[in-house]
Amino acid sequence: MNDPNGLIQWQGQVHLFYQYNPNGALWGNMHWGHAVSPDFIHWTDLPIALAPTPGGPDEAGVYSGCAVDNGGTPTIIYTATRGAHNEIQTQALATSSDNLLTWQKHPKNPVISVVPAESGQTRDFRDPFVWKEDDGWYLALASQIKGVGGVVFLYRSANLVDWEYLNPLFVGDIKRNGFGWECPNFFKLGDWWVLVVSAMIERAEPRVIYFVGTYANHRFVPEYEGTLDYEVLYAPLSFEDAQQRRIMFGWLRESRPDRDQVHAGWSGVQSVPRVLSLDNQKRLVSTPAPELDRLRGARHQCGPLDLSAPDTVDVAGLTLDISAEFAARPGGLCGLSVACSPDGKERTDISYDPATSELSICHTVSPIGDGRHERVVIAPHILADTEALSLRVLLDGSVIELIANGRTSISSRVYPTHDYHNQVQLFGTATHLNSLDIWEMQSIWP
Ligand code: DQQ
Repeated sequence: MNDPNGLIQWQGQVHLFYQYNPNGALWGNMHWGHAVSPDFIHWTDLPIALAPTPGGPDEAGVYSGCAVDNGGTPTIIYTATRGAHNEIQTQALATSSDNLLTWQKHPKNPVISVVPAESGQTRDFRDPFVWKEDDGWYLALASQIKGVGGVVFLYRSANLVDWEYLNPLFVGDIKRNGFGWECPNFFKLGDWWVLVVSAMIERAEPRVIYFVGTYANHRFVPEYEGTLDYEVLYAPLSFEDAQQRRIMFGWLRESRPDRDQVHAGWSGVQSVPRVLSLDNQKRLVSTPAPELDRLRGARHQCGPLDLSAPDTVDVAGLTLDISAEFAARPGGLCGLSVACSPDGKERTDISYDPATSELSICHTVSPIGDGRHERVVIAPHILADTEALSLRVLLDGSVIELIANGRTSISSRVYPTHDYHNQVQLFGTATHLNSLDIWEMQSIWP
């Protein structure tokens, strides 16, 4: 699987669709897979929701999109692709009359097919994100303006079928924000509007970035920009749930080589659902949905204590929810190691250096597939004068989701080769650990 698609809550159930290749572990032959949950935590697989139609505008692949409730009719708006390299990208509709199980493609597909001329290219034109305003439906579409940067094109419609192109909602800066964008999300959080895009960057890994600002006269003007995640989380999709929370899922890419994915028979996972909010500096804050707390089992606690030498907490397994708070003192490097093997040969270090204001996940002694152990991922993370370092770490098999003070996220993958992991290790120099809570997490599968 890759991108989450079509998030919608329907008659109490949360529906998560996702980019899916039914024929193999690697990307290609895009369909929409489908899962449903009563609580964001326990999921049931449902049959494939959308497949390419031979001879149709989506014959080469059903790409990403969203779902809305159109006056009682569940409606998917997605990118249909044609061509040997999926280079003909148009936008299409499908509706369901059996509670989202099966979908009928609209006879007028594609409903948007002409790339605005100002784009200067026609290959990148995808991932519709739709919302409703007082004067109709609006649609944000990701693309690029050649030589200028990523762009989100804005459309309006009274009926979801006939769309009028308005103008670019926002154009990025090619140097800072990448040459093209995918998977836009545009929504209001409190008094501000937030634009999230997945940015394609020349000669670098793609990255999810966000802007916070104002929206008037069909234009978005950012006042703050940031990075939503520093490693494998990509193509996130958010929606407003029945409790009016803005909930986001993201695709967590693999970092192991293709042949290991083929050998495993699967590839890609979704992040935990994260509730989005803004802090008073317009920074995006992600909080793992509190529903996850229901999976917490045995609890291990530690602290407060001064840390000058490494300490350990005996806790077995690779499914842990960790909450740690350090009084990050100047000069006091601090952090914890997870996925530690008893022979000391494998571990992943999560650390913070107040001297450089850097948060990192270090895979130097942890396997990341293919016998490689070299990767260190670093994210800038500035703490206010009196602010403690607060770390939330969700470890689930090969997935590490690290969120520092709600606002700095590094999602990472690690592929331990040992069956047994028995410790979380604490380290620090002249550091004070305010508190540490580790919960062993229960399985969501019966
Ligand atoms: N994945 C989809 C596209 C999207 C990309 C294709 C982002 O619609 O732009 O699988 O990961």
